[in-house]
Amino acid sequence: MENKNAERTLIIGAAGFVGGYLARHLKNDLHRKTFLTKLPNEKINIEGFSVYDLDILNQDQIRSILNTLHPDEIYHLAAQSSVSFSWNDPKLTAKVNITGCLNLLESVRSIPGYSPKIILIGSGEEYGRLPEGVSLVSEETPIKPCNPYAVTKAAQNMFGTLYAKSYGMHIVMVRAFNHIGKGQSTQFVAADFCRQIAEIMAGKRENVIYTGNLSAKRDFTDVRDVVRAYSLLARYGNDGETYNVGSGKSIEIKTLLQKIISQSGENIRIETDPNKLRPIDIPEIRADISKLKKDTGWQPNIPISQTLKEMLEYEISKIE
Ligand code: A2R
Repeated sequence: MENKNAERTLIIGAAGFVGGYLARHLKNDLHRKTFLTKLPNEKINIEGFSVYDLDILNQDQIRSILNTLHPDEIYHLAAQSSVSFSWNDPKLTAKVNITGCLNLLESVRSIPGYSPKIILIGSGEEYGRLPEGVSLVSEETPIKPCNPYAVTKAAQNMFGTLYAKSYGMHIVMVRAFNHIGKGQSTQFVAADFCRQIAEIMAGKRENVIYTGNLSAKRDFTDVRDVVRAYSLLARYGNDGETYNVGSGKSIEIKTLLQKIISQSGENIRIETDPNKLRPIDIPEIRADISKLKKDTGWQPNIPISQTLKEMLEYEISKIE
């Protein structure tokens, strides 16, 4: 049995994009004893952490890990996180994102006297369709989720709020806007562009890039700033409350693409790929981050041009 008095963190779903960045931040910058979970078929490539296999749909497994480790801080990242996949399999998305979260909350509740801080990671997608002329959203803006993924994250947020208020649990909900960085899956727009441009630079394809809707404006933040916000919310976030995490600014996807193209130094033609257009889209959205700033003192530090440069370099380095 681990020493239950030491400060310890558990990251659930740590094999994903955000997990590695959060783990390194907690260990290297905050010197927290940090434990990770992953699905049995996943790999975690970072050294120096104890890693446990966990399927969030298995409540006995969760309870057993919590009983063993007794973390005083839990970040719940495990999710089916793809919007496009959520249209193909809404039932699996709901199972992992809603039932999975309830499995965690119920497991915590079932352990007598156990009251860790829990950070539930939701999404800016929860806001969905905005009233005409509105693009800046605060935590008070009514949500109108318009894809299955967003609906499941909205449900997670509501359960988190309910359990904090009803059972006095220490739960903080996050609505994270687009976050980007090296190693992100190319199902996300910035990584997709960087991969395509890296392939063009390597002479592996013609000088054409295939894109979805380029007129949408989104709020992008470097993933390292995002995980710093999560860790501050674990310390200073108010129980039962929701916090937007984003840059507070929006950038047109076309501008994002042009920034990456200009860093490549290549002459590249842009073409629309119908497969990359989503069934419903939102013209512009950006996060009002005044609550996050006020309660934690956080602000984003890393400029988007730096993040994009590093992402492009990373994709170039991966080409054989
Ligand atoms: O879907 P996979 O095989 O990539 O695995 C994902 C994992 N996951 C699960 N973990 C435990 N039990 C499950 N039943 C289960 N199903 C999926 O959660 C993946 O390794 C991890 C989530 O990581 P990503 O998909 O890379 O998301 P990311 O970007 O790290 O975002 C973290 C959180 C998610 O809740 C997003 O929805 C939110 O931030 O934006």
